[in-house]
Amino acid sequence: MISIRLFTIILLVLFNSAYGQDYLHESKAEYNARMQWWQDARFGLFIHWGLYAIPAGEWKGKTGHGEWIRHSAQIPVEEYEKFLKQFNPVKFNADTWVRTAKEAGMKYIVITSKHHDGFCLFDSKYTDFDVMSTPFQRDILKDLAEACRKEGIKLCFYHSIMDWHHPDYLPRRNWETTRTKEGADFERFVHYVKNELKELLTNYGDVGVIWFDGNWESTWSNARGKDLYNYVRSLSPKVIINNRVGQPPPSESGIGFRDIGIVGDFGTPEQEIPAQGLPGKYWETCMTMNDHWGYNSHDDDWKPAEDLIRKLADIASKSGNFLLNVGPTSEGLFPQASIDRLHAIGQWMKVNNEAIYGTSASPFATLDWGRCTQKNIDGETRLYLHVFNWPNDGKLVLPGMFNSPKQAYLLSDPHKNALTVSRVEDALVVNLPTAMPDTMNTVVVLDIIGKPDVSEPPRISSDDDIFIDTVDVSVTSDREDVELRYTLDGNIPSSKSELVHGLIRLSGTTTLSARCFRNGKPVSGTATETLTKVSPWRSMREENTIPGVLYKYYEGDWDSLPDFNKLKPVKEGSLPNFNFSPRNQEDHFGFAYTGVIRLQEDDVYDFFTNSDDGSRLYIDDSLVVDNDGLHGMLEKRGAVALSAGLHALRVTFFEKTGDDDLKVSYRSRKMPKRELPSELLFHSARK
Ligand code: FHN
Repeated sequence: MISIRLFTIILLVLFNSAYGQDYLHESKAEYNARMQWWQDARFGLFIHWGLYAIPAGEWKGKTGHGEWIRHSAQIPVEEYEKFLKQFNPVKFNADTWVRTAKEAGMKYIVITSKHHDGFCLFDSKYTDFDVMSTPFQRDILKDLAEACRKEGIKLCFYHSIMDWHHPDYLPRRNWETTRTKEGADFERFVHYVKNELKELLTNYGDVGVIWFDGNWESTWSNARGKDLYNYVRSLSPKVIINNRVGQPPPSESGIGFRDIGIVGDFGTPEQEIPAQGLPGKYWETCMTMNDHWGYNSHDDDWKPAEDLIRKLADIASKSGNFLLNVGPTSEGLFPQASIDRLHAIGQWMKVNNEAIYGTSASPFATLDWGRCTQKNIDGETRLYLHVFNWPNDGKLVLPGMFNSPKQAYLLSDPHKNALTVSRVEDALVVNLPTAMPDTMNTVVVLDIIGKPDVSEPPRISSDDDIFIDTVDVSVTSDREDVELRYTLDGNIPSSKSELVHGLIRLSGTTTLSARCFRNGKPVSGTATETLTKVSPWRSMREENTIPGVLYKYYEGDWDSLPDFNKLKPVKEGSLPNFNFSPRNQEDHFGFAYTGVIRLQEDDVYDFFTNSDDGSRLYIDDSLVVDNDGLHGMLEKRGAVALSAGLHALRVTFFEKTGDDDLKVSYRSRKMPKRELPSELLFHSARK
């Protein structure tokens, strides 16, 4: 009987021998060194391009499709293959694309070598479903690799694991009821994926990132993800791999986006910017400029350039990367609206890229006028103050900043004319010119001595900001060397104000302000919270009820919750809870659930929906939780004071594509958070 230790060693040796090394356990130093160029780059271009650019989002009169059109329009594979003979992007010019990205200030390009539809933008020996089977007959990725090499841009590949074309990939789409699964061999499919990755990592020069996607179906697993991660690194040890190579973490993680799962080098929040970033981890937000990844000729919902520039600053201020998407047309052109935005961003980056590249996260938790990035320069600190809202009095306040200033100037000022900096109690104040030079984002440089020494205002916390009898409030700070003082009349605390001793109990509506003091002097900004005393909403008149909620099931392609009252349900009935069992398809569906809940006592109740995609929760016909929008699993909360008895409950939900889930929870002051149990859910017995 060999020992477990010996068995593990044998396993590890076998595992390493397969790929020469176990890359999953590299040292922190090796990991950081490998990530350095990517971390410094901060800004990249995402390109979703393929056969789906030909229908350009439209199919049989419906115009809401994108790169998912083969599935969302339920186009049989033989029908979809006809696009092969139409793909001829004669206006494609790799040099133009790469120069456009470079002039926008982007340092890397991630292009779909293969999306879920299975079409390969490159010349692969392992499939004919590739660009060489089209009239274009030119290896798109070869052109791009050469153009990127010339311009010093890192070329990266998005490669979908999910493949709706390859006969060995399972599962089929749920509507492909006549497409045989006979002979499908998933192990052979994985071998195909590895062969293609070997082509991508061998034939196109230096590849920066392999951006996996389509990792959420049941045939994929973390074990396969780890194996693929090691395989790719064995081909190119320096390559970076995102966290969609393994299975997404369980939605219970409640983080609302694909955090670092069990395997992968960086987190991939999509269409959103995590409020606090992902402290201590590498992460990259990917985002469309309008509402589609693949080209949709009808989609004119373009984000303004100012919004994109501010998003870039916001992401960089949290130490994240921004991967901004373009969906080229079937002719091989970037849409003009995309070009205009990239140009505007480039103009801003030409002046301000020093405040983005190679920067690290802000030392401030929040700034009400904009964002901050920073660099360590010879042991001192350079702060880049991204000003979105120009102060009317010209005074830019940095609360709780204890460093001595060295100099300040406008980054756009070639002469670096000095701006005066003064200290007002805990804050440094930079005196700005009257006119805001760049209304999208003006960067002010502030050099300070040493590492940032910032004292955030105290934290004021309570169960909720509403209460029905009394509420206990805590006031805390991370700094030991300070006294906490507070007021209950909305005034800014002074050195004579009440000292915080434990919890502060309130019995009426109050505005509580708190501040840190040291040796009688204020050493932080002021935190202020208003707590409101409310009367609980009256319950409904008692009536006969039946267990379960009523549901109405809808089908459609939405980017946010529709008004279901204006739509005709596909079916309706009752369910024991908020499940999706009546649905006919995995995507493009919605539910409206209605019922009543019976509560045992008067209290303030928090309700939660945790959903992918959007959801809303209403109590007594009032909106309590708004969790609408296209997003990964994301939890939102709402508080309401309710009296004991029956209250009307309504939950609405929609799913566009990809993952889907809905969890409805609640808690009160006396009861910990838990999913709303079926035994609490009823609907009126009245017809
Ligand atoms: O299903 C894909 C989608 O088409 C697109 O590629 C995005 C971009 O990150 N990823 C998946 C949805 O999460």
